Amino acid sequence: MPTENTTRTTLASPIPTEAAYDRLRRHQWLAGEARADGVERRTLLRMLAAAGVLAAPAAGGLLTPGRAYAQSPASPVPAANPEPAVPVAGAASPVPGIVKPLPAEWFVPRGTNAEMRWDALRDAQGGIGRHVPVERFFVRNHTSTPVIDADGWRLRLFGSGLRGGPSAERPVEFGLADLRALPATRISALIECAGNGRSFYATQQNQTVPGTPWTLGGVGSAQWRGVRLAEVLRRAGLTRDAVDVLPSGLDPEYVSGGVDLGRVRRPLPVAKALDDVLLAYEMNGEPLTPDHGAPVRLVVPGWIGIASIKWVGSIEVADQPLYSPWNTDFYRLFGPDYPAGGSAPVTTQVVKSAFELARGAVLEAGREHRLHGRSWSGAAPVRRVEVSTDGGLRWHRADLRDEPRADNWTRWSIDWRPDRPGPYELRARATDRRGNTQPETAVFNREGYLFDAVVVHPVTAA
Ligand SMILES: Nc1nc2c(c(=O)[nH]1)N[C@H]1C(S)=C(S)[C@@H](COP(=O)(O)O)O[C@H]1N2
Ligand SMILES: [Mo]
Repeated sequence: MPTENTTRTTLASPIPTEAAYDRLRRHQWLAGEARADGVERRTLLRMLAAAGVLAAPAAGGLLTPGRAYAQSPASPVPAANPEPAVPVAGAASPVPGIVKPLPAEWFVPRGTNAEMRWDALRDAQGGIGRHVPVERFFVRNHTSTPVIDADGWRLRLFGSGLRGGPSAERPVEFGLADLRALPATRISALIECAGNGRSFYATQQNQTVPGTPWTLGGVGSAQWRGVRLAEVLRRAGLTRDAVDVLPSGLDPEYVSGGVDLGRVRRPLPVAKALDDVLLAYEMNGEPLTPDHGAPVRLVVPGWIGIASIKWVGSIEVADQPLYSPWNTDFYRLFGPDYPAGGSAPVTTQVVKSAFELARGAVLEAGREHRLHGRSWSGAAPVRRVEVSTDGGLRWHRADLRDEPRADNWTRWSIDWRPDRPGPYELRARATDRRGNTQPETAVFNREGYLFDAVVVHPVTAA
């Protein structure tokens, strides 16, 4: 039997700020020491110019030597596994690329994705537990769910950050049984899309942003079991020179605006990879299901969902900084309140709250109701939650129903009696132990990430 440790996710990861780290990466890139396969050259030029790293006269000379950027946007990783990923039929499904059933009482289809309905966290028996059952968990797919044969699956590690610098063609390999034989770890972690809450930029702030118009259901909490990425990296021969790891998914290549951006992949600093990242093969005590990354996915606690690469097939470990479209064009903050070339790559999640109630729910007037909800933050445990039922004039403390933890959301409730029939606006506002609180307005960014403002939840008393 493998040994089992249950770890708490630590509050503060001992890693440099992403801003400092990003500066380092840009300098290395200029020195020809970074790789950016699949990232358009003009994207990097724009980033560097905006960061002031790119001094005009020197730039041309510095940029000409090869390997700083790829000639083609194709995937740097040869199609990893021998067995083909089977595309999913499911013609009757509201989202054909998703395997599991998506009953309308649990999900709202959004393009290739399925948003969880918050009222699905309550059922006839009362509230659903702190973890979301796999059947009700939201799905975010860039393309479609591949169905992968677990027996033929291999995790392939390669790159200059491993001893001997194994190539992509002759990688260090682990099968599922190999991973299961290593010490197992169980953690709770939320997976939340960076765009969760995006639609409220438009509906509450009159700001137009592209992308999936999530309300608040692009998030879920689960218990994950697997092997620490640190353990696998160590066994694969991690060297002291490694700086970045680049996990890559086995789902189809992602085409955006007619450009093939290659496999879904996003570099992770080695410090985070060694800290608390899991290669998970179980979710809520069961083997992973296809939609959530079977046979193995990354779980990167506290960080935006894109970090938690599903269906991981390969991990490049490099002694040079790596870029992909997912840490350059995507998942940085662009806008008037951010540096001209965009922020550092987005990592930790912001504070949010949601009611376990449909938007526009009808409640009986003149009767007391117990309102339930959950609040969470990527930075720290929740300290307090306040609720307003009168348009934000008066706020009342909600009762916290869980011990607040950094690695999970906190359930809460509050009683409310709508005296008169008519429309009401509910609001919930959480503050975490770092003092992060939900503002009235979220700072605009071009892609509509990290909406942290208080969300207006309309209901009717009748
Ligand atoms: N390979 C791969 N990994 C991926 C994605 C993807 O499309 N392909 N989507 C990412 C995004 S944007 C999010 S928010 C989470 C969603 O995880 P879930 O579908 O299990 O809820 O997976 C991440 N991992
Ligand atoms: Mo996401």
